[in-house]
Amino acid sequence: MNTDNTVTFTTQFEEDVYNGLTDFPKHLSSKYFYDKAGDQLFQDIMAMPEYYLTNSEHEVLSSHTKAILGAFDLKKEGFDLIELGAGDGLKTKILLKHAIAGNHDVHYKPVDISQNALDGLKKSLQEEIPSLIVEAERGTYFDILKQLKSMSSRKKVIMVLGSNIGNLLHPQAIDFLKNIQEAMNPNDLLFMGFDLKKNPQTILDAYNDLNGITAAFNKNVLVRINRELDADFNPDKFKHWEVYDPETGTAKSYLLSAEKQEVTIKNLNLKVSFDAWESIHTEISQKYDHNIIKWLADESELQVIDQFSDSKNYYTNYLFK
Ligand code: AVJ
Repeated sequence: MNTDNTVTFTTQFEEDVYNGLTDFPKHLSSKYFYDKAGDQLFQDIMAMPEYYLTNSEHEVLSSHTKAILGAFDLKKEGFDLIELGAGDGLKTKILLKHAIAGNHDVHYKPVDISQNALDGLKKSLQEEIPSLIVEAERGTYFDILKQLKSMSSRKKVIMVLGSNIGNLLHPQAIDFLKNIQEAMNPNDLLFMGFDLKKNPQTILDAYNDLNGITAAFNKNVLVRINRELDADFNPDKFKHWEVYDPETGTAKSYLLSAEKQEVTIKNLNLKVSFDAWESIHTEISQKYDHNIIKWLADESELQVIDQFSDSKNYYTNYLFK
């Protein structure tokens, strides 16, 4: 709340919303999609036929399970599997079950921005793989990376699935990868999923489904601002808009103000004016090709060890050291 001209914030969310909606052009970070309702909407997205990413990565992990675990080069030593952005862990469980069946002493450390997602994951792991040691942690990627280096002397396999890296533009992605690289010992590995460039229509359909699930997911950030910051956004007065640039491989999500309007955010003591069709940029979902992935690896001093793709070549998982 500001009582004079200076605004003080009590949370990062308040500060980011304030800065994003007073900036031009306006923007909000996609990391704020994931409250309880947002987690559910993302689950619904992953279940849609249009959102091919989940099926493609599932195919990679289930059809190459042995080869992937073989490439992890585990011998009989213990290792820590650290997953950034674990979500429901559905795909990771394929690897975990195989590792446990192969008598590997694996500790699983899922990290996610959503406590709700972590609680669900812990519960399901207790039921499905009761012998697995799980040490969940809530936080952003950057929070966790700081403590990774000193974590343990065991071999680390760091995983980032779901093309979660796609929320970062290349310079930020390189920064992220460099941070991971610095946290890795010579024996450690990074296993990462990348959504590949493909027919642009397939990509647009994945991010603009006819049932409006993705639209509801995008608008959920407004609902969250309403609830947590006492604001009066009417989500019906905003339109979900998706663009994809086949040259750069960048898909961008926007919320467009369908009319001229003013929104009040009480907790920020802020009135936000929107022109008709003014945009709020909310998310990027970067698509890759193998040359770009090689370039990202070179820039962050990672070496490609192996690479696994699905039968349609929609999606690829890389193993780096
Ligand atoms: C979880 C960031 C990988 O960008 O594809 C799905 C999120 N956004 N539909 C993605 C998302 C709209 C997703 N990631």
